[in-house]
Amino acid sequence: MILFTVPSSPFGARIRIQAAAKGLTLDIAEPPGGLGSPEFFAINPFGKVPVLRTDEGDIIESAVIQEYLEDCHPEPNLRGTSPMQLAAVRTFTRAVDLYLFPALFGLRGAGGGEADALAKVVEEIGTAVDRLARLKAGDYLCGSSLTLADCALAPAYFYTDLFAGRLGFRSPFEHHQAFTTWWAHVNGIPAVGAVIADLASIAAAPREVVSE
Ligand SMILES: N[C@@H](CCC(=O)N[C@@H](CS)C(=O)NCC(=O)O)C(=O)O
Repeated sequence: MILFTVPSSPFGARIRIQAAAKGLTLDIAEPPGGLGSPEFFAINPFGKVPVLRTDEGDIIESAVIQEYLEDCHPEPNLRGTSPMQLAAVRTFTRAVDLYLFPALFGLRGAGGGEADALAKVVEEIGTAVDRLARLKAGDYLCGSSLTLADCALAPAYFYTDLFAGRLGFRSPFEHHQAFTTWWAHVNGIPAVGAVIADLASIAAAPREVVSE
């Protein structure tokens, strides 16, 4: 299977973390023709990475790719077993996508020096993080082992920290010891730490922008 993604993508990163945690090898490649190209739009009508190329066809949307990989390679199980555990993991992942990422993308427009605009975006991120904190249940995000929820939040946590440092605000995650403790633990897991280290090295290299 080939994962089309770009090195800085937090959505690609969650799949890479999942694959590593499952011991799956994915070939990682840039989107054919590049992001924004007609060739890539022919693959994904929305023009977004990641896309998983399988023998049966292409799959778009990171949350769907995650589920597909779990369906094809059930062990180790990263999405829970009981219907309630499955629901908890899906809820957390969905909340990251629907509420945290849109707030984070607001940083792109707010980094230009307008203090009020930045403060408003940081407040929105803070609200999303406060609400996610209420969903966290267990040493990991959902229970006592790594799940797809952890795979989804880790790259978002990394980018929140990165932009906090760059734009001079305190990461809202730091207001929640449950998250800082989780981060220290989860980032020490090789499957997570290796992908986060890759994001860090891309971020340290001159200019690559994460886009929505
Ligand atoms: N909902 C999508 C979001 C993916 C997404 O926003 N990917 C960004 C890179 S991090 C992208 O492809 N941006 C290029 C564009 O929008 O032109 C998913 O979960 O896969």
